Amino acid sequence: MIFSTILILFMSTLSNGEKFFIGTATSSYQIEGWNKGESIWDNYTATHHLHPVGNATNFFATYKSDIALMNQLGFKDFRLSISWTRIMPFSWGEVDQEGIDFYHAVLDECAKYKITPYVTLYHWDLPQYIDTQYNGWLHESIVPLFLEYSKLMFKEYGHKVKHWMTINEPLTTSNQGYGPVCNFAPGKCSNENRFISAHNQLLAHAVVGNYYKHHYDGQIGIVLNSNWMEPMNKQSSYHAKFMMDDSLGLFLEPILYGSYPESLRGQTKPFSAHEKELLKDSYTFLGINHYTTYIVNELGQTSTSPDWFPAQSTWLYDAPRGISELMYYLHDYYHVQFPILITECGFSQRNDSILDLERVHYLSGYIEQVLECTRNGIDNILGFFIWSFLDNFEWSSGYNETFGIVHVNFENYARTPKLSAETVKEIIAMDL
Ligand code: PNW
Repeated sequence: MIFSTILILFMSTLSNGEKFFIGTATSSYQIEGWNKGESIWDNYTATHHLHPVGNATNFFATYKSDIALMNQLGFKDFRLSISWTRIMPFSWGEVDQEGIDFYHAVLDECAKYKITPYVTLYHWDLPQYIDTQYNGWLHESIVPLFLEYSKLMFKEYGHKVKHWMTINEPLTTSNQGYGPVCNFAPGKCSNENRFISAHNQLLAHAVVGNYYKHHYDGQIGIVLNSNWMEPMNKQSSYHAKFMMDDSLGLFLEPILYGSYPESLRGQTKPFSAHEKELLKDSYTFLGINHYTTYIVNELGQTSTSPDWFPAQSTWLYDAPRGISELMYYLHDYYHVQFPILITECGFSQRNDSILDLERVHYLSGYIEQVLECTRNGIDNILGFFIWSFLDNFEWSSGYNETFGIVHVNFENYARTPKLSAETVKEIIAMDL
């Protein structure tokens, strides 16, 4: 407690009086459990002998007390996702009323506490029948299907939800589900598929974002993930820049300019004139998920610094300066002036416990860096969502990597806020 108090006093001196919020994020598949149709993750975990999701954190049954706890911890901004497989569990177009009612109930609970919902339409739990019948993100027929599903969501929930996100981390889907990394559903991997799935996700985002902008008056964006790639020296900056192009740029340049980064052309398919217009007019804000940094050498190899504390997740280190480097890159290189939301940032602590000092350190450092950016003239960062509210299903790693600021006992589903949750509560109370 003393440690966190010192940290908070330090942070309060960084407060800049700007309107900046700290929220918390979750996704449907990782927390809800119960009563859904089969998704590509059910199929993938079963066929690859990975830990099944089971009933996740039981949120489907406990959403009322979970949202009450969120309120008690001071959160006024909640990022969640809708499960396509709960809305249309068994076949395309066949809508399940119970599924529709569930999200109404969740949103009504948010309204009760004046918690603003930020809703993602697609956070990786693709209905299995869309993969089986239409080849998922590898076939362009998914574009009109995603549009129809999204239109239904806007029609149902549009009066309750004013902040929408189309697709979460299309890069992760393309790299890990369809590309050479190949450790995520649906596991249909090749270098060609990496780019095909990227292209179809971009077009799906574009038509949905465009439709929403022209029919509703709320906010909409895509959620892109980006590590910061730090060049080790002058000779390595070419490689570091290429890696930024091949991750963030792969999705950001199409929505900013209607075309892929120059360094990737040859591997990518050009957009038509009509598609370019749709892409450029498909958002009102940009969601950014940022977790970690890598150092790039002159051979294009990556490493980390011994100063960065490692997480339980092998890819994750506590390297806070990277988040401001990334914000400056968006500001200075891409000239992004429209609103940015940090839609995810968080840490899976090794030997995680209620006394999660490493997570407190990580979150304090990253929040501090973002606040410093806002003080130094980057005035379009609206908020920061902590990943994650609850310990949850961490995809191929099952329940072994915990990101929650609230501990979940997976035997009886009891919730216990960790020190990080109490610390964030105090930070929020400062009204930064
Ligand atoms: C994000 N990587 O995924 C997702 O949006 C969440 O659902 C997930 O739980 C969270 O981050 C923590 O992992 C990522 O390997 C998955 O670099 C993998 C990576 C990054 C983000």
